[in-house]
Amino acid sequence: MNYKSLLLAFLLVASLHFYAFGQVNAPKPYGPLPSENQMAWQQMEYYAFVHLSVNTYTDMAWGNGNEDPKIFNPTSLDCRQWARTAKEAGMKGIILTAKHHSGFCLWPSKYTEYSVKNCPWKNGKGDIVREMSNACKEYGLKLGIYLSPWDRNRADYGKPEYITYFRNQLRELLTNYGDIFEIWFDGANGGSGYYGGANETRKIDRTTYYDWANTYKLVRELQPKIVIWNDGGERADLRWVGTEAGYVGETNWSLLDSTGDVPENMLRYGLENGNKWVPGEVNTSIRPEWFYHKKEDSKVKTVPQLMEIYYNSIGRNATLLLNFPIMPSGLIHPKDEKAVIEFGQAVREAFAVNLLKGAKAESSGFRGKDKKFGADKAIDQSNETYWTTDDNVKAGSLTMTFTKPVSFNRFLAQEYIKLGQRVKSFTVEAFADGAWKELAKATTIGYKRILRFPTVKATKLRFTVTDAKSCPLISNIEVYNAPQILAPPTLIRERSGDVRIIPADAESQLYYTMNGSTPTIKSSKYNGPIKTNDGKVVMKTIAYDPKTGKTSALTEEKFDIARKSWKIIGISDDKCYNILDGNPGTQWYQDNSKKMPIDLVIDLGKIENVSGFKYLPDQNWWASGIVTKYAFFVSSDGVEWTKAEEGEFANIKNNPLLQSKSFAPRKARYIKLQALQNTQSDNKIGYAEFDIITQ
Ligand code: FUL
Repeated sequence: MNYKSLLLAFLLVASLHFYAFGQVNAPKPYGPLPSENQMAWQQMEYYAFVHLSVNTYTDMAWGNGNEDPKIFNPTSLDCRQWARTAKEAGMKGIILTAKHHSGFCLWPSKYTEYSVKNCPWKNGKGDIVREMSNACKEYGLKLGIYLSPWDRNRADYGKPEYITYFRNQLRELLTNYGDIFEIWFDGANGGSGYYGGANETRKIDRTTYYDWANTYKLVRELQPKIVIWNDGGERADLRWVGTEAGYVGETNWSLLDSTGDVPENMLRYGLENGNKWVPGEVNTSIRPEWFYHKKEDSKVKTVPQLMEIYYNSIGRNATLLLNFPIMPSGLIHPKDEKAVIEFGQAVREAFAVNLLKGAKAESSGFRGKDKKFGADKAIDQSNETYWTTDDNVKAGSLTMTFTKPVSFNRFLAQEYIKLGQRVKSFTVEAFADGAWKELAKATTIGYKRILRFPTVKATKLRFTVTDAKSCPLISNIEVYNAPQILAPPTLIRERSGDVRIIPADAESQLYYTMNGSTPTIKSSKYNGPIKTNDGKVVMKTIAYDPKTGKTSALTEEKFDIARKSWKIIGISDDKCYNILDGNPGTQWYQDNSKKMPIDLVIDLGKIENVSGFKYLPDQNWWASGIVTKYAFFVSSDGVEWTKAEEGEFANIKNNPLLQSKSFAPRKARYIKLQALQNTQSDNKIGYAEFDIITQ
């Protein structure tokens, strides 16, 4: 063999070897990576929360720790109903509040008498964690546990002994009930509690008191496949997203730094250059509050609201943890069950047909010209293959040609996050009517990103990574044509007493009733503010889409007397009337030179039979000045005052909902809401809305 043919033979063998064994190396990992447990958790995407404790029976958001276990009697308790509902809704697991802040245990813990052992349900022989674990097994769901570190019942809370107690309970829960996929260590701590009869306020340092490092060690020893959620102490596996309203930032990095404070806005967006993988979990309730309150039966989130949450959580690189408040009977309310099952169906319908199936994909370039990193890997329905570029190429595009012109309004992309989250920005374009048209521009992708835009009919789709930390790795792209969903309108009553109906989308028509009946398209049509007399008003409304003939879910509000003639006393700032304008988007803050306690005094203009009040804190993202402890006074002359109520607005910081407090009716012309404490323990006090309840 001469020199030339030797060289040829060598080249032939080398190129055969190249194609057979793939000489091009896969990209190296970039930055922090998810653990196997975090990866398995992220793929669950959607799972349930259930809240049940002694405060289910006292209509409170938090138990105080002194509630008698005898009130706990869920006579029809059926964990199989909870599991069946979760399963039908498409969820993959359930996290149970085994112990909430009240300290009451849903399992017969050896270490306390404050548990199901001493309640009438099943004569003290029941174990809800066991029933939940069995039901999860039956329905093929994973089980998670919420164990509140703050315990308002324990005498030793705040002392080192409590940590031993807490760990003993953890050991019970993580040993006796099979595999646990997630443990939830809630950071909430309002300070005050029963504490074995001490009835006092106890402060702990949440960064040191629980000695999280050793607690985490124990957790991982007992449950090697678990992920740990913690919003308070040492950085864990998952992060809170800084709100309970059901969304995470559009930009969402699954990273944080492993030490140091995490401001709330960082919780929302993650930290682009964080040194630890800490993905976000969006936790929210199907009703405004976490525990069951009958008065919220008309406030169950509708399918359009739940879909919005879906896009703002799973669609933004987070998971969705959706809560069901369990009724005193021990069941999920039929309205909640219906809403979540319909939501599951709506998700299935929206993502039923991936229009990129069978499409042709080309790229601006792929790694080392090795086909195993080619464009088609982004649409081959496998999450284990991906399109990527050479190491130094941090941008690039994929052009997909559909098999025929298709209409679509959803775009879904996934990164191969096992090698790190990389994409910083991207665009989506459609080739329609002979030209490229930009549909959307966005930032991060991560595990999954879904974008919505008005329906477009096109023959091609172009996805362009415009910037990335390192070569982008795209494992999946899908396109869908989701049906439109009609959202229910919002109702507000202005200070004048007029009621306004605000539609969720401009093209719908609005119909309403004021006699308690359910509106149809034969009811009164809304053409502008509705005049009312000054009395109470029950208003029901629906939206109607004349194009499709579809109607929305019902919105219902019960408004108390009009606030037309009310006067806020002793305030010269006219903005104070923002709190009576019915608009949750306007607010007013007291002058900051005032010292606590800070009073809001109102002259109602005439004697009323006052039986409660409502306070809505500032609804802005970073609102401060939220009242946590209050006293409420009534007076007939504005001089002599009688205290009608004193208490706390539990969980108001994380969930700044309308707070509604009732007491025995009292005749009064003047009322005073006194702020005793706020979320930051300073003297800033704000309000979005204030109202009273009359008999
Ligand atoms: C909060 C708690 O204070 C609420 O009661 C609820 O359990 C929620 C999930 O977490 O911080």
